[in-house]
Amino acid sequence: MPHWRRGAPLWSAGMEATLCIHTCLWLSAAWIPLASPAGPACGGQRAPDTEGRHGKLTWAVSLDAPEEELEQRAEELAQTAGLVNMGRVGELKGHYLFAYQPDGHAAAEHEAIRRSVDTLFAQHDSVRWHSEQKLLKRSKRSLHFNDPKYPQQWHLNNRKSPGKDINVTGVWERNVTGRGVTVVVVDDGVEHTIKDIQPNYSPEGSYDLNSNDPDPMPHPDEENGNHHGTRCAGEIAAVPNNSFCTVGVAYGSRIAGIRVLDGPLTDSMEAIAFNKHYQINDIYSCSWGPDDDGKTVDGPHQLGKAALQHGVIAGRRGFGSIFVVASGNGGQHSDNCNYDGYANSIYTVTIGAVDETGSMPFYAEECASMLAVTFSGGDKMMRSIVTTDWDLQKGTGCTEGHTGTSAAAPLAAGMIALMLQVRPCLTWRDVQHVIVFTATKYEDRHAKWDTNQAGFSHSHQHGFGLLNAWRLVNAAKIWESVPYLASYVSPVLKEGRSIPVLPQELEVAWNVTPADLELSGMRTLEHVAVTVTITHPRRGNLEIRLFCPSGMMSLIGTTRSMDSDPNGFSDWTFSTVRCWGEEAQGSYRLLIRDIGDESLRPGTLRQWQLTLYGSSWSPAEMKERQRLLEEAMSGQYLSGDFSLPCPPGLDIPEEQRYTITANTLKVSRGTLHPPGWAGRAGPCSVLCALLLGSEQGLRWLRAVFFKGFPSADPPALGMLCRVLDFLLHAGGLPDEERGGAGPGMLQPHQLQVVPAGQQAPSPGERPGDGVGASVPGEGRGGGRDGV
Ligand SMILES: [Ca+2]
Ligand SMILES: [Ca+2]
Ligand SMILES: [Ca+2]
Ligand SMILES: [Ca+2]
Repeated sequence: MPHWRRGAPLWSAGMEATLCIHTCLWLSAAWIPLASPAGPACGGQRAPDTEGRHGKLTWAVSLDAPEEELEQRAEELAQTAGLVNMGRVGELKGHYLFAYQPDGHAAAEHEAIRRSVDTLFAQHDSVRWHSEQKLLKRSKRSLHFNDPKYPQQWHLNNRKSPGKDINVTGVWERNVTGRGVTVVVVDDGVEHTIKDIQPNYSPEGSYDLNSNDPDPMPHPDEENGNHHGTRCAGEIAAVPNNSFCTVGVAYGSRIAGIRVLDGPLTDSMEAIAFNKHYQINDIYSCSWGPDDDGKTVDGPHQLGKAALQHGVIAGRRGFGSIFVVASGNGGQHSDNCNYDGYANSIYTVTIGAVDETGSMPFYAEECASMLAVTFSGGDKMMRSIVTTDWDLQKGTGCTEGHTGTSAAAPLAAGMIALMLQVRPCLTWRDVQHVIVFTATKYEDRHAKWDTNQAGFSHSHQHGFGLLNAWRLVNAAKIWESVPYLASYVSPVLKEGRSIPVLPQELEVAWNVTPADLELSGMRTLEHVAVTVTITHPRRGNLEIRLFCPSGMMSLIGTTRSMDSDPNGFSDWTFSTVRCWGEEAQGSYRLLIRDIGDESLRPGTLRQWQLTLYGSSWSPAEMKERQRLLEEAMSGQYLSGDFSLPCPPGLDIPEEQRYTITANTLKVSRGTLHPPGWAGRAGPCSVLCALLLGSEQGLRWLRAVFFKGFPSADPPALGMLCRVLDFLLHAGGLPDEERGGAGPGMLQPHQLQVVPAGQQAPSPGERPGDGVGASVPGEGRGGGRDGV
């Protein structure tokens, strides 16, 4: 008898059966991976603790004996050791499992038992090797969904061509499903009563602008055509494991609908849609845009533009609404998404499509402002996206035919919902940055990739590449906010120069000096925009390229054979993301050529203006961030308890009225950067500049103008002057020019002075106060960026 056995015998023949039942029950949980390797359903289930309250010790033993004697040897050895023979380990010949079952008082003796058993096994002739069994920590590798169409959702888990999917299952396995995030589909309605939508439906985020009621249920049109919104909604948030249709990318998120496309659409309706319930809705998924006929140049008008800007300033408690837009389906008409103002906008995440092979489909448009691509249908041979459908007139509520960039944008919206679950305080710019940093370049015969100075590869066809949910979420988890938005605007450059016909071309340039960037503190670029006024008898004949100082070329204006518009471009803004992360300083060159012939009169570049958006990040900081993110891709932060602190959001009421604080305006030493406002010097800034030059003027400014800031230094006062300019601009001017807030969006009386170090009072608390903003100490913006 082993020396540790004392008192009552551990086993008796009578007890053994009972013990075996208990032990076997436990083993059936803990040992299925080993004992029945063919049982995938249980593989890796979290097993109970072997020790502690369970008090279980087990050993696997490999026996050295003739085959016919194995069973008997095992039984004898178990008895010698005072253990129970649990039988052979699965199909492994000669391998047995022995268990020790204590009597309830022996838990403290585990160490002694171990030593004794180990010594016995080590010395026993029949034991080839032995090993005490420890619980293995395993996570589920494959999720099981009973949704009948899940196996056809190749974009989620592509079994036919592994890797050609959004790489989301590992994220789900870590319980990241979009929980706490609301995505709204701005479209032709959402059938929210259908089984795959109803449990995730958010009536609070929804509205019907076509019928002006709270319910966005689609209405049948003559061709029963209003399926679009429901299909997009299903891609995002279809309910899993309900034995119905499919699974959404962010199946734990809430899904809302804004019905706006089923009827005449006006600028003001669009503006309302973009800001509707913007403290509830986090992400606006917009799978629509101007006509993709290859001859339209259009985008959001005055109010729509102002609403997009207002959304990124005030939406999501000041972190900024996320607007996801589809790049367009005008590929057959050589359309280009830089002629689409929604895609061009710096406030939108512009998403294109690739088919299941990763190739650019026939319908896809290309452009320099494309951020990334994700999957959708392609030509007839390619599989489309399987998703929820409006079950009107005996439909099944499920379709296998959703395609176009319309199907790609909602997948991106879903992936962003996953990001926001792990890091709710990502700003609208953080989301764009994370996409730029994590999208993956891949080979495609259509795509021409160029690597920019910051090391990012971009193609006009695929943006920065394929969205990858695993990479996005792991990066988001450790993402600290990018510094405040800095911008620079060149003067309006009057040229009046004619555009020669190919092979000649017109070249103009503007040099951005260190002094130009000093006020804003901008070091590296995000979007670069060029606003042009060009007259030309046939607009589609023009090709416009922009070179950043690094030499990175963006084809911002492509030729379009269908576009015979005789009026050219009037103050049209093209944007590019291709210089993202590059140094802002240096010479920007604009090259324009005419592919037509001498039969038409030549076009003229009337004027142009360069706008740079970026931040104070240095190239070295950019590189360091790239390194950090790649390190996070192992999943080490996502799996653990790691979490970065998030600044609290702002309490912004639903109506269009909000407080300017360091959280909503980006304030730097001497400069104000409300997103999109280009930092122009207005009358207040000019007056301040004059007064700040003398001690007397300075005293006067402090005493009369800024009572709340008696000790403010000249740079801080200069900044406050610019706040005044901004407010005059915002309240007084309609949004004719790029960047200004629209009428009714920001009124001076709705804004409050918040001296440095003080909390913003709640609206109405300090009536009659003027205007202002907090002045952070060393010129950094506050909570919104998490600085
Ligand atoms: Ca309705
Ligand atoms: Ca389902
Ligand atoms: Ca288009
Ligand atoms: Ca955009």
